[in-house]
Amino acid sequence: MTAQVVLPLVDAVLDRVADDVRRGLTAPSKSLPPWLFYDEAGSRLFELITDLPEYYLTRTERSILAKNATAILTAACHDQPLRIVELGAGSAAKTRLLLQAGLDRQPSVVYEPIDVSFTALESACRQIEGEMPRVEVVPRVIDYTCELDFEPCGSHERRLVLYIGSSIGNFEPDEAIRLLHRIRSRLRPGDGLLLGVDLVKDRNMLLAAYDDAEGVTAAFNRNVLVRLNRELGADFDPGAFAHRAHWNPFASRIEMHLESLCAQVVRLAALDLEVEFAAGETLHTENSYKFPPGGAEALLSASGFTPVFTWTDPRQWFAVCLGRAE
Ligand code: AVJ
Repeated sequence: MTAQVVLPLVDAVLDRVADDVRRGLTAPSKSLPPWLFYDEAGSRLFELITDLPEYYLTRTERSILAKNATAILTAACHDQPLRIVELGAGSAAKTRLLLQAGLDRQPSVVYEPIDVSFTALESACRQIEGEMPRVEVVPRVIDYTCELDFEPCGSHERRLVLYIGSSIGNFEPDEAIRLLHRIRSRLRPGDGLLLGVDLVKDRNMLLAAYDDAEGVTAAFNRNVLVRLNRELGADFDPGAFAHRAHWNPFASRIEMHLESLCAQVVRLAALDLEVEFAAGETLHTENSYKFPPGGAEALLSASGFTPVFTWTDPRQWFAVCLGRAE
């Protein structure tokens, strides 16, 4: 991946920071969009989160993929050559299981990882190219929530879009449908979407996953302030904000907030903006929706896909659902 190809795209991503931050910090209830978490440091912190004992999501999904990779690819491609797109690829650690199952069926696999984080994609590409020479990696740094197009592919090929890792949980239900609908509109009949969703479970288990004992999630949450200091010339004191995780049972979501520990004024030089925080006021940084049984299938149907099959773990903590474009 050469810098020449990637830099204009990185600039486009940087341009959105200012708009989104101004909108979020001037609203009556302050918030920041969760995509801001994933700068270089944030992507690294997220990788650490995925290994935490409390964060069951990644290892549970990985166990589902490990057990069912062949079945998933069989269900997705009906004996036609497959290429794999991954949205929010990050470090692509779980994807290797599916790529390997693809290589078991066909001589080579085209893999198109898409992510807003250049760093995460770069290390994913290096690792996959090193370990899996028959995989052709075509990486793209884009924010798939605003633009989305896929490389043209042959009419005999099927595309399987991976949207795993419970990333869809960051979106409001109506936004999630819009996003999946947009993905659907870029696909042809027979193509598929593999959606990974976290399921509703015991409240304390959910809360621990977003407020770990080591404080890695707290650092991940506060890192967004460090990013704004660097990229927008802001003067947030990250130590003056506490990490809060909250289960909202009515909306079926975990919320992450940063709670201002005192009355304070923060200046964002690049936006020519001053923002007042009252003591105890929170800055809402993330929603992570958790699905009831059948919820992911309903989401696929509402977005123009036909739910084909759902794979889950024995404890029903996480689900991986295949939807087909008809
Ligand atoms: C990457 C969106 C799936 O919601 O669990 C991890 C991000 N936030 N810990 C999630 C996250 C706090 C994560 N997703």
